[in-house]
Amino acid sequence: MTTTTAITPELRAWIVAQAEAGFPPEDVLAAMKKSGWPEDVAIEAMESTLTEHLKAKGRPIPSLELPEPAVEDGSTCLLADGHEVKVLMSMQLPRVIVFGGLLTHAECDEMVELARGRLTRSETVVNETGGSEVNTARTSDGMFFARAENALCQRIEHRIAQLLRWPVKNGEGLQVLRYRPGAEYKPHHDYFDPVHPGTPTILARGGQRLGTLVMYLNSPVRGGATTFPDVGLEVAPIKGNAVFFSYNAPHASTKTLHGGAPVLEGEKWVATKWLREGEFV
Ligand code: PD2
Ligand code: ZN
Repeated sequence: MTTTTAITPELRAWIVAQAEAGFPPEDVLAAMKKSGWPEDVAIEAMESTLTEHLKAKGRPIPSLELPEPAVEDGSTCLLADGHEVKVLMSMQLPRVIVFGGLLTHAECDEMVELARGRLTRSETVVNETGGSEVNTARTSDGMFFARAENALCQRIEHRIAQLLRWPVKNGEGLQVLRYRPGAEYKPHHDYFDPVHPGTPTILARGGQRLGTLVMYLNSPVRGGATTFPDVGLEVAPIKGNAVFFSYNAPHASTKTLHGGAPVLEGEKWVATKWLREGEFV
């Protein structure tokens, strides 16, 4: 019997069920190896089964490589470009990690001052064209720095690249947002939906977004949490901390629907970093 014929329909159905239940591929692989499957055969079986399954359902094929910090050994304190970052919370589905002390308070203050004079009313992507426009779902003011635009951006970009093990060149320039009282960012996904006609234009600059890092540049007095409505998670906006989430396919099954809850008192300032599949140009 060849190894291909040994991969029974029952085994394929089991692989699909594990993936649909949200078990990470490493766990499924480990279970197959434990029941005697050679690693190369198990990997081939998983890849072919899941690719066929997703294609049949008209769903995007997931990325195998994603930005991800070195937490697999249980580390709760990571060294990124010589800077200590705490791991405060971690979740598998959606893949969310909350970092403590990613930025110093001085770095937060400097970023706010560099951005302040350049803010304009935030725009969102227009799906039909790939362009952007003002939208009531997003009532913040914002601006983009070019990558490596100044020494602070360069330092933070290198820190993020080391922390998330993802090349600096695959990152978009930092975006800074200011939310005044009452301002919010309604729940959305950060990936570009392949069904929209404008998406190919956007993807030409570096492929899909695979991850988002929202860094809190101040602590609003009340409100302004980053929310994940699919799983009832609310991340408190605390100066210097950050929330990271990744999505291995441009699909809602990643459960990365997220929003910025209305700011109730004070202002909220964040810097967002998006990580692309390829070089962002
Ligand atoms: O400011 C936030 O909490 C927030 C929420 C959702 C930022 C973003 N999305 C974003 O920049 O994409
Ligand atoms: Zn977002």
